[in-house]
Amino acid sequence: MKPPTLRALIFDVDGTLADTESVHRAAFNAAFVEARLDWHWDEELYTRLLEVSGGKERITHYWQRLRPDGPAPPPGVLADTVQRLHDLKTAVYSRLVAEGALQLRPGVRQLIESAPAEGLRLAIATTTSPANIEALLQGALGADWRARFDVVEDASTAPRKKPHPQVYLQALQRLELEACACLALEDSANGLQAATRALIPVIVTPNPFTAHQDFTAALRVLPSLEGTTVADLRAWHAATPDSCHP
Ligand code: XBP
Ligand code: MG
Repeated sequence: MKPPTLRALIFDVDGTLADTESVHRAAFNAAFVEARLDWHWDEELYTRLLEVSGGKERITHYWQRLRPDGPAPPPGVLADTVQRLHDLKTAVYSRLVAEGALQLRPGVRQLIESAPAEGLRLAIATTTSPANIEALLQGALGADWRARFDVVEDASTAPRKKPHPQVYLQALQRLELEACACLALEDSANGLQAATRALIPVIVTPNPFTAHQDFTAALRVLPSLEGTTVADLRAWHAATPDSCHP
């Protein structure tokens, strides 16, 4: 059976479009200082905490499971406090990105800019907050960055975080495409699992926070997208088992 034609690339954001997690970590720690909490997430701890997708979920997990100040407060108080901490963190992250803390990973800009002329649609499927996407892509691609993506699914539209497939299932639904006609670009095991559960083939470009994770299910693992062309992606995609017509 003829393999399905590749029709769309679905990009993860953090760790894939840019190495954002070191800036996220700095923003979390700055928020803890601003809130007068003597919490500090070093790289080793943050690498472990990144196994929990979503900043609010990560703070809650840390507070409930690692109990830095003894038992976490009751659920209502906890949720309000976590929200306030996360709002502080998001404001710091946006400021750091606006000050030029980040740039796109190698090869990302070239793929985003060449895809439409080569017949590929673009989408985003991320667990990060909308403000973070805006800060990163407004700076990297300009004020009209949103026009390049047919679909953006994020923490505000898909509250069930990776490895749950919700963000990818909603992206497919809005693209009106079958999973086998798409490729997901990810950096983490959680992201790989989420896309795989949505039956989307995945290319992984790990980063220092995720390089140790298991990417067995990936179609391909690359050090980065540097030098990767749409033709490469089409060839690798054509070699996938045809999940549209099993
Ligand atoms: C990675 C995440 C996010 C970021 C922090 O998202 O899990 O939680 O670490 O951003 P992606 P927030 O799916 O793009 O890899 O604090 O806004 O969650
Ligand atoms: Mg990611």
